[in-house]
Amino acid sequence: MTNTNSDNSREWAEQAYALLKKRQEEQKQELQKKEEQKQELQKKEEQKSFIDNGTKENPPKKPETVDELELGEFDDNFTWSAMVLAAQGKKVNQITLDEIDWLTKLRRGLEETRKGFVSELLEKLGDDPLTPESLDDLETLLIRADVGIDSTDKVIGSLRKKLNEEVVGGEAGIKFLKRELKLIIDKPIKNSGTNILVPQKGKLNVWLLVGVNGVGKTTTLGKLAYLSSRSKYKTLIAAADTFRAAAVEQLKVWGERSNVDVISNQSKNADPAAVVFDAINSAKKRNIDLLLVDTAGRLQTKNNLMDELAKIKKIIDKKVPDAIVESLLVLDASQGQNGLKQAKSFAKSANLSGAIITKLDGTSRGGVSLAVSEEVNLPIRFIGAGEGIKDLRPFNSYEFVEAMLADK
Ligand SMILES: Nc1nc2c(ncn2[C@@H]2O[C@H](COP(=O)(O)OP(=O)(O)O)[C@@H](O)[C@H]2O)c(=O)[nH]1
Ligand SMILES: [Mg+2]
Repeated sequence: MTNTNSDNSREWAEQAYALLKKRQEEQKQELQKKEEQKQELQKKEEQKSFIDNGTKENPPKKPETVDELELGEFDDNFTWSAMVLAAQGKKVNQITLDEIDWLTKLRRGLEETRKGFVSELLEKLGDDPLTPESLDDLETLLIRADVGIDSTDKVIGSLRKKLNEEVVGGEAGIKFLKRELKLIIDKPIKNSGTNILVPQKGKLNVWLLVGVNGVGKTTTLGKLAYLSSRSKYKTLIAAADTFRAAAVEQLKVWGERSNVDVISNQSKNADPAAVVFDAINSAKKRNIDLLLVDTAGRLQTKNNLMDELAKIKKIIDKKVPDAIVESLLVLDASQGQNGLKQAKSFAKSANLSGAIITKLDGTSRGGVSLAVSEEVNLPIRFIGAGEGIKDLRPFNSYEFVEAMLADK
């Protein structure tokens, strides 16, 4: 994003804001009208049932719904988010509240990662051109943000080369840095052949969520179920973490909120592969597009976890050989280098196809996403920045780097 046109940018963002506001007011009126019609109908029904059997029945329980977003203030967050969307070619009337809300969360979430990083760097640089000393500072800052040694070496190497060739001003330096970081994140994504991971229509897609305890597998699965069913994919959940009794209950709550069924086996010590077996049968019967599989997360040093994952995969291959299977490693960003270690060890034995980074809200270690791309060669597929059902989005490297290096 460039700041050269900041007056135009503000005007553009103002227009986007006004359009969203208008849309929201229209939606509210529409909703109110519907509510009034519903109440009218309910009244009639109640009168009817009172006449029919002389009793007034309890009104049916309303299913728990997901709250619609409210348009906030026209502030710096809105302007920044609108500009990030504009820079990616969005038209002023194409912007949605979901996108603005997410980008605001992402930028806020990466605040800690940014704090000791860009702000400090800009302060150090001032308006002066980059010097070999400022590169040393940058190196320290990148390492501190958990970007990892390999990525840091790569970026600093490119910058040094550029410095030898020409004078690089502070702003141009940041721009170059953003481009280099984006290249690192994009490489495994490009190699995978798909930009964004979506279920393929007409086939059964099976996404296994793997990772150690507490990183956010079950929560992420709940958010994915919501995203998937909202995007009109027929979705089903398999509760294959039979190790934790509460895991099934936790999944059922998520399933209810996104209107997705959960296949489980409540008996103690149920075999996870058997749950997956049942879930595949059910998925075939119901013509499901996406089956999301929650798995247990005992430490990867225990071979039995890897054996279990292998067994689950074998069942899938045998029962639905033409299914599209994705093994997605869930990593908790706040674990920094420890997460990187987990990624390396899972990558060795679990045949991973991608990563999901969670808990990007409020950690200073968001840079670990770069280390995962560079050192484990895993494409990042989704990122999570909060505990809410909407706090997960498909990964977008441009947005991520802009949020990580935003100058405020
Ligand atoms: N702040 C924050 N918390 C999260 C996020 N994802 C998951 N959590 C929390 O992390 C904890 C563990 O999550 P859970 O899904 O049970 O992890 P699992 O053991 O891998 O299945 C829960 O308290 C979640 O609410 C996130 O993106 N941000
Ligand atoms: Mg879990």
